[in-house]
Amino acid sequence: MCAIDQNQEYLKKSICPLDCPDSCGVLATVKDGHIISLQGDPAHPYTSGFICRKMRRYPERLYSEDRLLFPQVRIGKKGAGEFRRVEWGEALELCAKKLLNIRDEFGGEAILPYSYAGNMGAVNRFAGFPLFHKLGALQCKQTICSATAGVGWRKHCGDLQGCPPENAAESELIVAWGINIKVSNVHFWQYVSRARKSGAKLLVVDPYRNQTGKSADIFVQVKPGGDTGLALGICKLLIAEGSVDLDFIEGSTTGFSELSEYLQSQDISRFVAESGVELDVMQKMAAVFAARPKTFIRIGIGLSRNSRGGMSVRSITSLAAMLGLYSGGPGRGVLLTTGAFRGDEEVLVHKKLMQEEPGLVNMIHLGQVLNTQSPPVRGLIVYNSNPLSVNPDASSVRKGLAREDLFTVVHEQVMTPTAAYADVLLPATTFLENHDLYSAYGHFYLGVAKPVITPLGEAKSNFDFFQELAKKMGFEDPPFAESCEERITNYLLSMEEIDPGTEIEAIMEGSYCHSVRSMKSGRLLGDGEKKFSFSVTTLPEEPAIACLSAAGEGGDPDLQARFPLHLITPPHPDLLNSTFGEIFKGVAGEVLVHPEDAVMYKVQDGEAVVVGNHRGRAKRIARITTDTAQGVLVAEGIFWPVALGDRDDSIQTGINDLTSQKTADMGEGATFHESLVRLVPISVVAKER
Ligand SMILES: Nc1nc2c(c(=O)[nH]1)N[C@H]1C(S)=C(S)[C@@H](COP(=O)(O)OP(=O)(O)OC[C@H]3O[C@@H](n4cnc5c(=O)[nH]c(N)nc54)[C@H](O)[C@@H]3O)O[C@H]1N2
Ligand SMILES: Nc1nc2c(c(=O)[nH]1)N[C@H]1C(S)=C(S)[C@@H](COP(=O)(O)OP(=O)(O)OC[C@H]3O[C@@H](n4cnc5c(=O)[nH]c(N)nc54)[C@H](O)[C@@H]3O)O[C@H]1N2
Ligand code: SF4
Ligand SMILES: [Mo]
Repeated sequence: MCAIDQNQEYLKKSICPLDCPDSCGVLATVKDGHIISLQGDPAHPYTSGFICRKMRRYPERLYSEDRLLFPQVRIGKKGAGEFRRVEWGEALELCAKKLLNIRDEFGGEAILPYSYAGNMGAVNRFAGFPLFHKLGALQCKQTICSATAGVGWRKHCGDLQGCPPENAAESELIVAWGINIKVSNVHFWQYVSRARKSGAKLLVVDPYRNQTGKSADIFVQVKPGGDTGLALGICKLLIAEGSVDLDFIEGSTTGFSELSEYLQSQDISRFVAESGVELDVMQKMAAVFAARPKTFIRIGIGLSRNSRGGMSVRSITSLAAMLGLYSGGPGRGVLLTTGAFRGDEEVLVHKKLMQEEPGLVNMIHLGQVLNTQSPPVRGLIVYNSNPLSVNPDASSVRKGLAREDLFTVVHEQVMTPTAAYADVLLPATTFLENHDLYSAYGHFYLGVAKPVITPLGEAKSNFDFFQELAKKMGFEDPPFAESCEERITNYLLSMEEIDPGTEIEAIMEGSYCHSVRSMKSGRLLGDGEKKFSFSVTTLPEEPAIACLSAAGEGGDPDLQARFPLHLITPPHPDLLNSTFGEIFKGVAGEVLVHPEDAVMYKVQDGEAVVVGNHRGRAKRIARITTDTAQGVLVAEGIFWPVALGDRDDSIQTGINDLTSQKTADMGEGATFHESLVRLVPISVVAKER
């Protein structure tokens, strides 16, 4: 690692590692080896000198009492969070011995690595993969976030990537469809603002009036999971009015007639009923689309987190193609994710170390796998994630983590709810203490960030931890001898999206790199290279065209009778999934309740309530508002678990105690936004005892 002058105040570049489309360039002010503040890097073209309020608080997290600073071994009951300090040598020895014993006695597939995107750095995110491939461990399918939306996109778009966000600055109409731009994609707002100064309209489609909806020119309240009905209803109206882009459809697409025939065969009332959007609103939307050819549709991942989520993305992309938005040009475009850099993942994961393909586990089934899989999982290694908070059906995850015969290693920055269940708990560095490469899914830049300060306490990066563990296990394959710098360099060298004129050394030293794909995607299909397919050959049970499909839990009459309200659980401005949860320990978070539901369920504004269903219960504070629709509850944010305050005081629960392990229609993603629940004031729950 490079030497750092500890005595002077200076600014040092870094990059935000959080799972956020914006991947900001950051400047840290450092004095006496301490980080005083973080700000946005004005030299980063997309960051434009601004970072969100969560990250401005990061120094608080960095130096918080909750930081884990040395290795520990459990002494108390699982989950009690009681540990004794040990040396790294002892901790590594213990992990190596236990995991090798498990492999030798029960086979590699008795070991489950669980990780996600707490750190989006290319090297640290995948740092455990080479070792687990070598061990023959189970592979954890990383489905929790964008798998469903990604499959939905690729059905008709193939490998077309998203449009550069900068295009939106020249739009006449920007559509935020299932995305809360002002919370989860804050830098996109600069293009919205610029476009609106020239008269553009912002249209927001969401089940509740979120922060972005509050600033919209047109807010359309769709039923959760109703986007296919809405998008296809608009398609039908546009065809009837002759407002589709025939040149684009003829020159750059296939299969339009099949979709058009289907739309003609359906009465518009079906689309109205399925979407929950009145015909006059649908007509107004169609008219706005028809009148403003410079349209940019920003599709969120939020709308895909339900049983019809993949189909929703298919329907919206079909609408966009009908409008010719894939031909690009100023102000026109469609963006789900950018796919800006597609380096060779093998360089990061070293799959070649595998002797044979191991079993696959869908990460959102963690609860089921820990409790029911036979032969059982005996070793669990968690890093870059806090599954007890973020995974659906948290009560089953909690039960699994409590298993006495499960050996659990957690590598973490802070004492999370999951960390409290570790047998061996290891301290992880933050992005300010380690080296990595960060690309983005919301724009087209990447960069490399070196450590800003030396690691606090005895924290180690994921990369260093797994390299040392591999050595302790006696593995001498070349990937385990690589340095972090070598891995970053190799990954950069594998990227075709870097302009050949760009010096890799300059990127390694902190220059931002712009993907050459960005230029291509400005034209999208305009050069006639690729086609958008309205009709595709799919799996046997999947329709070839975008069309109405069956609802999941939300459409189950038995469950509806018991749990009449539909819960969605979108992000909170002060949390990044469950990261920063330690700052809000003991805070239950709010639940938005429509005034008519408040009357029906006798709930007062500001009152503590229990949201419950057949999977579990969680405490929230009721906020009565017409921002949400009747029948739809909105719980923003994965606050860390809290006690209900009744007889179950010893058990702390959170919002994911209510969500299901059921997968969405495509890509095996999660259905976080479709739980049926009931609502009861906590005072009534207490009296029921
Ligand atoms: N502040 C903050 N920022 C974040 C995050 C965070 O937790 N906090 N999380 C980060 C991560 S990991 C990700 S993946 C992204 C996610 O960001 P987004 O892509 O924005 O996805 P979601 O946040 O799940 O939900 C966005 C919106 O979708 C709406 N929605 C829910 N169901 C439906 C539906 O059926 N139809 C429609 N039209 N809308 C629906 C929600 O009400 C919400 O307003 O944000 C990232 N940024
Ligand atoms: N109900 C509901 N649940 C959801 C969602 C939702 O919208 N609603 N969103 C889902 C989505 S989109 C996602 S992406 C997942 C996210 O799930 P996770 O990826 O688990 O995200 P975080 O909650 O941010 O937890 C990341 C953890 O990694 C730790 N960490 C950060 N950097 C490092 C590092 O370098 N090394 C190590 N070892 N640890 C590190 C952090 O301290 C933090 O505790 O959550 C999902 N869960
Ligand atoms: S969380 Fe997102 S907006 Fe905030 S600093 Fe990080 S990348 Fe930027
Ligand atoms: Mo995510």
